[in-house]
Amino acid sequence: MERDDRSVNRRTILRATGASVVGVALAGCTGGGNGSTEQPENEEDSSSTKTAEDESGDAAESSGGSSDFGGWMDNVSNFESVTDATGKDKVTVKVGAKGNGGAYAFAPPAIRVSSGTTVVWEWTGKGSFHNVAAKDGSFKSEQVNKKGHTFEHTFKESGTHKYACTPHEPMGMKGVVVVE
Ligand SMILES: [Cu+2]
Repeated sequence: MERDDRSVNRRTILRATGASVVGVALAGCTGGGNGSTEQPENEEDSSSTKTAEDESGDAAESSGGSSDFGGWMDNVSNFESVTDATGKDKVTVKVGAKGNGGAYAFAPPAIRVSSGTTVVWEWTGKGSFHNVAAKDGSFKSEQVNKKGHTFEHTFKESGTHKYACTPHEPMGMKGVVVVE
């Protein structure tokens, strides 16, 4: 008897977990910044949820950036949440900010911007040589240790763009730009 109860409980928990995953996926699918509109599309959405779970990067994307981006931001000491910088033409990110055991951080490490925004990385001059290198190779700066140096990239394609400082990536000098 006890066993039966337990298995029922477990099944209930599993079902509840599945439901919340679908809920997250739905919230992500509405996209476009109007998070209040829910469009339940049942079967198709639950299958696309499985795909998103397999490709962890996409799963981070569809949850609106509140996650750890598939582990990418796990060891980034100054990452707490995604900084909302939508609706701006230009956004500045510090290179060589305090974090990761020294001046080995981007700040803010994770930002959300509107499509067409130019992100300007500005070197603090601290923590030795840094660069800004997209994980997918779409942009890459030279390695510099000069205060006031800048590098910029204009983001047009929506999605999550991961980048790192090549020499300090293992220490957690990483960032993301989420483009809406
Ligand atoms: Cu660096």
